[in-house]
This record gives sequence, structure tokens and C-alpha cells, in this order.
Amino acid sequence: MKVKVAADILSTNDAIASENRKLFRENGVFVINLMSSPGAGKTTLLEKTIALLKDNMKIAVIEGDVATTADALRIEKTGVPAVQINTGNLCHLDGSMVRSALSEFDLKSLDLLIVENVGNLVCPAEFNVGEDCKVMLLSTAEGDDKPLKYPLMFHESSALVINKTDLIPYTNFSLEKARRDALSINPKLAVFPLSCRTGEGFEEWCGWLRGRIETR
Ligand SMILES: Nc1nc2c(ncn2[C@@H]2O[C@H](COP(=O)(O)OP(=O)(O)O)[C@@H](O)[C@H]2O)c(=O)[nH]1
Ligand SMILES: [Mg+2]
Repeated sequence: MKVKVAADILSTNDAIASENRKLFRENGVFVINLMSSPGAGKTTLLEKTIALLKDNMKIAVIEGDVATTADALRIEKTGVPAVQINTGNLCHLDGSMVRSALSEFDLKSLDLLIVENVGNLVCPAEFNVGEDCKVMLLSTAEGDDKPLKYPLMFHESSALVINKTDLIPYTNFSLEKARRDALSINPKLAVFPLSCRTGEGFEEWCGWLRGRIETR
């Protein structure tokens, strides 16, 4: 019975996500669902990425967190519009939550909408919000065993950003192991090691993003 309830929830969500996707396509906006554990650096990645891309495209952000408007306030400081969704006790964003935020934006004018999901390595991967692709962010401080321990996140993503490469000398994180294990789960994953602290790796990451947006 529990399995059936879960299946019903997921299929209801998929129907709403499809409606969102249709709306995004009609308005020509490319949508990313950004997922990671809390503290991996999602908001910092967005701040840096927006600073590099915003002169050439129109960007907006939906921020998902259990509580506070802290991340939306951080994004607004970059000069792009941001809407905060507080999920209360829920550990992920779903299609209807994203839908409820869309009226805050002029979708037609946007090139890129980024949804920062709630920090969690499990359920965000199960719930589509109508995105074109999911991007997974793993930081070197979390350990290189995460791809094998949380495979769905890596399986569902189009790109894996490995953040905080500046911290590698202070950890036992193996970039090669993390990359190899992630690719064993999803051979199509585009992998971008980078550091939001030093800026290393941003050229490759932003290049991939620009390419995806141009061919949307
Ligand atoms: N050393 C280092 N710290 C980082 C890097 N990126 C983010 N941080 C720090 O990691 C913490 C969590 O970042 P935040 O963007 O809020 O993570 P989020 O919870 O995934 O949105 C903050 O203190 C950031 O300054 C990085 O590349 N290197
Ligand atoms: Mg954040």
C-alpha cells in the first residue's frame, strides 16, 4: 500500500512537471534543477555563475529551503530576480511548488531559470519540476564515496560540479575516484571540478552552460 501511495504522488508530480515544462518551452526559457547536500556551495555557485553570465542573458532563480529567505536575498544582491520557497518540513521542491512561484517572473523575457533545490542527497532526484536538466553539486569536503552511496542523484543529472577543489589538499578526497564512480553510474555525466573560492574551473562550467542554453 505504501508503495502505491508513493507511486501516486510521483505520477501526480510528473503531470504537473510536464505542464511546467510545456510553459518553459513556450517561453523559450532553459531550466536547471540544482541539487546537493546542504553546504556544498549551491548558492555560492549561483552567485559566481550569475556574475559571469548575466551581461549576456536574462536569468532568474527559485530558491528552495526548509526555512528563511537568506538565499533569495543573496541572489537578489547579484541583480537578478529571486523567489524563495519555504518547504516547511519537506525535504525537496516539487512541480507544484515551482509552479506557484512562476507568476513572479516575466518568463517570456528569461533565458535561464535556475531552481536551487533543498539541500538533500535523496528525494530531490525523484521529483521533476519541469526542468531541462538536473545538475548535481558535490563538494570535496563531503567525501568521494557519495556517488556510490547516493547513486540516484548522479544517475538523474546531466552535469556533476565538484566544488571546493581548493580544499582537496586538506582532505582525503580523490577527484579521480569521485569522477570514476559517478561515471560508472551515469556515463553521460559532464563533470566539472571547480572552486567557487579561487574561480578555477569556471570557464569549462560556464562554457557547458552557455552551450546548453544556446541549443535549447
Ligand atoms: N573553501 C571553499 N568554500 C566554499 C566554496 N564554495 C562555497 N564555499 C563555502 O561553503 C559554505 C556553504 O556555501 P553555500 O553556497 O551557502 O551552500 P549551499 O547550502 O549548498 O547553498 C559557505 O560558507 C561558502 O562560502 C569553495 O569553492 N571553496
Ligand atoms: Mg543555498
